[in-house]
Amino acid sequence: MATRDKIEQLSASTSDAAGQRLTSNQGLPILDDQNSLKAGERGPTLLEDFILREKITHFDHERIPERVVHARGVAAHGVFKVYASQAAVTRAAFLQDPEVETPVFVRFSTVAGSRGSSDLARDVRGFAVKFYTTEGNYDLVGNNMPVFFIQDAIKFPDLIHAVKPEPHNEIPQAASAHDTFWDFVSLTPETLHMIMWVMSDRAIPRSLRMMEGFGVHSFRFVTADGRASFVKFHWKPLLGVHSVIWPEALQISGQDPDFHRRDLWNAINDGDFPEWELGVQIVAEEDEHRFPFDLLDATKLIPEEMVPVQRIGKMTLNRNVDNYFAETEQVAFHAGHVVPGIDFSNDPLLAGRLFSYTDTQLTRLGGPNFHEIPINRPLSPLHNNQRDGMHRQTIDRGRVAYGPNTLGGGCPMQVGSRDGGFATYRESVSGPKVRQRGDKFFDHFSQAVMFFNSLADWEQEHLVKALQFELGKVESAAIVERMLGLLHHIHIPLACRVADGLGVAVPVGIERPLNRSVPADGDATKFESQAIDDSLPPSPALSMANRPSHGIRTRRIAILAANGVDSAAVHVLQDALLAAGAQSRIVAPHGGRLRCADGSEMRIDHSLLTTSSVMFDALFVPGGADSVATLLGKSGAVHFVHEAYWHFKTIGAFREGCGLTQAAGVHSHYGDGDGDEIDSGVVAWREGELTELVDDFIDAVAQHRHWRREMKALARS
Ligand code: HDE
Repeated sequence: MATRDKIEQLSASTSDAAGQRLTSNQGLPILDDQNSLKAGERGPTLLEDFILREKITHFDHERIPERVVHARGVAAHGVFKVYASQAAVTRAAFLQDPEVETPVFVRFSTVAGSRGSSDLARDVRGFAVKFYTTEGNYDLVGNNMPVFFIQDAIKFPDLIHAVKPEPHNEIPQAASAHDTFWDFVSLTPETLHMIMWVMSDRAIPRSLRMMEGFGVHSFRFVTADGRASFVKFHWKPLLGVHSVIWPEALQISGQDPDFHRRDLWNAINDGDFPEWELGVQIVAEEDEHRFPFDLLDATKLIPEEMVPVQRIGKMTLNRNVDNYFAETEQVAFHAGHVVPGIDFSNDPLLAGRLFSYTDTQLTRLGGPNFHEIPINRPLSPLHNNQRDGMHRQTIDRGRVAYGPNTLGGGCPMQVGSRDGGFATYRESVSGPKVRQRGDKFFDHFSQAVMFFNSLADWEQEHLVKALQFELGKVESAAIVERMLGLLHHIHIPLACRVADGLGVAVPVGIERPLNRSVPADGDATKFESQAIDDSLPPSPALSMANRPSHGIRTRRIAILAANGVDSAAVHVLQDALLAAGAQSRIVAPHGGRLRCADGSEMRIDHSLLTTSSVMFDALFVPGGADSVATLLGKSGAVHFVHEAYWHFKTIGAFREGCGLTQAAGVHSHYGDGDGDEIDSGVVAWREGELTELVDDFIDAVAQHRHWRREMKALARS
C-alpha cells in the first residue's frame, strides 16, 4: 500500500463539518442550538430537552485521565526510511528495504508536569515513536537522555511520587526543585548519573527538533536465522543539539508556555520538516560481559567512542495532527510493542515497563479496546479471538471466537516463524529466585564522573548553577548536606562550587553512601566495595558542544525597528536570512505598521509588549536615525538587547543601530567593517558594506550561542 493511503487510513474516522448540517449524535438535524427548551420565554427549562441533555452530558465527559507521567506532550506524523538493508543484524521488515517508507507517529513530552504545564520545565523529554510497519506496530518509547534514574522498575512509583508536586499542597508544578525529589535522590545514589543529565542543559532544549533521542535500555536485534545481538537505539537530529539557558527557560515559561509545541507545529506547517537519523550501537551476544558496566543497567550508557553509533535510516516529521485529543492524547505507546527481529534484554527496568503500558491504558482509555482508536490501529491486518469489552468498534462476524476450531476452518491460524510469526529469542536462563541486582549495577558514580568530565566548561558551569538553583529551593538542610556529600564523590570542585552558591560548606568525611534500595542484610557491602573508576576517559560525544548544527535553518531573528528605520537595510537582511532558511520578525515599540525613512511602509510582526528577546535566537538593529532615537527612549528596547546579549546570543547592528547596542551595554569594537570584533557574537559596524556584515552575522547565528562571552564575564567576576 502506498504511504499516502496508509496515512489516510490512520485518519480513517475524520470528520469535516465543512458544508454539513448540524445534527445530534443520533444524526437528528438540529433546528436551534442557541436556546434550551423552556416553558415560556422566561419559564423553567424542561427536563424534556434531550438536545440540551445530550450536549451537556457529552461535554461533562470530555476529559480522560491524563498520563500519570508524560502528561504534557505534542506529536506529529511522519515517515521513516532505512538507508540499507539491516538483514545482517535484524529481520525487522521495516529495516530491510530502502525503498519502503514506514509511516510514524511521534510524541514528545515532559515527564513530571500536568497536561497544562510549561514546555520549558527542567525535565527529561519523552521521545516516543510509533512505526506502523507491515508486521504490526513497533513502538520505540524513549527519552532525550540515554540513561534513567533507577535500575529496577519497582522503584518507579517512588521516583515519580518524589518528583511530582508534593501531595499535601500540590506544589510545585513541573519542577524537581523541591524537598521530596532531592530527599529521594540523596538516598538513592543510582540516580546520580541521570541527575547529571537532568541538571545539564539537555533538560531545557531549544527545540524538540534539536534534541537527541535514546531507547535507553539494551534491546535485542534478531536475524532471520535466530542470531541475536544487543542494540541501543539513538535518534540524531539533523539540526544539531541545542538548548536554552535556565534564566531564559524561566522567562519562556511565562512568555509562552507552549514554546516547544508551537515551534514544532510552525516548523512543520512552514515545510521545515524536522529530521532525525536512527542510530544503533550493536554489541555481539558474546561481548555482553566485556564492559565495566552491565548492559542490563539502564543507569549506564555505552560511550559512543567504545561502540560507534551506526546511522541506519532517517525519520522526517511532515504532518501536524488534525486533532490534538484524537491523536496526541489518545495515542497509546508501549515498550512491548515489538516486531519480529526486535526483542528484549533482561533489563529489570524494561521488564516493569512491559507490564505498565497496557495496564495504564485500561484506566486512561477506558478498557481493552484502545488498539481500535484510529491512531493506535496497526496498518497491517489484525485477526484474533479477543472479543467485546468497553467501546468495541469491530463487528466480528461468524460464530467462532476460539481456537483451536474446525468450524472456522482453523482460523485465525498461528504463523510459523519463517512466515513472519514472532519468535522470542531463545535465551538460556537459570539461577535462584532472588531480589538482587548484578554486581556491576552498584557502581553508581563512574559514569556520573565521566559525564561531568566530558562537558565543555560552559556546560559544566550551567550544571553547577542548576544544582545551586535546585538545592537552593530545598528547605531541609539535612537533604542538602546529603546531596553535597554525594556530589563530593563525583567531583570535589563540583561539590565545592555548588556549596559556594548555597552558602554552605561541603560536609567532610562523608562515607560513600549505601544504596538504600539494597536490603541491609543483603548485598549492601558490594556497593561499598565498588571503586569509582576515575580512569574512564571523557566521552566527547556527550557534550552538546560537539553536536553542532550547520547553518541557521529555522532560527528566529528579531529586527528591532521604529518609525524612520532604514528599510533598504532591513530588506537586505531579510532576504539573506530567508535565503539561509531563517525567519526574521520585525519587533517595534507598537503594533501595526512602520513608516520607514524613505517613506515606504513595513508590517510589524510583534510589539515590544507582546514578545521578548527569549523568543528569538538572535537580534539585529538596523540604522535609521529616527528609528534608533525612538528605540533609545524605550526601556523595553534597551532591555531587549541587554537581555539577548546576556543570554549569549548573536547581536547585529548597523550604522545608527550601534547606538542602541552600545546603550544596552553590548561590548564591541563597533568596527568599520574589517570584521575585527572584540566580543564573539557581536557583529556591529558603524560603516562598511552591509552585505558583508550580514554574512558575518549569519555565521555568528549558526554558532547558536557565544559561550566565550559567558566564560569571559565569569572570569572577570
Ligand atoms: Fe515510561 N511510562 N515508564 N519510561 N514512558 C509511561 O505510559 C513506566 C520509562 C516513556 O508519549 C506511561 O501511556 C514505568 C523509561 C515515554 O504517550 C506509563 C517505568 C523511559 C512515555 C509508564 C518507566 C520511559 C512514557 C504513562 C519504569 C525511557 C510517554 C502513560 C519501569 C526509555 C509516551 C503511558 C507517550 C509513559 C511507565 C520508565 C519513556 C505509566 C513503570 C526508562 C516517552 O505506563
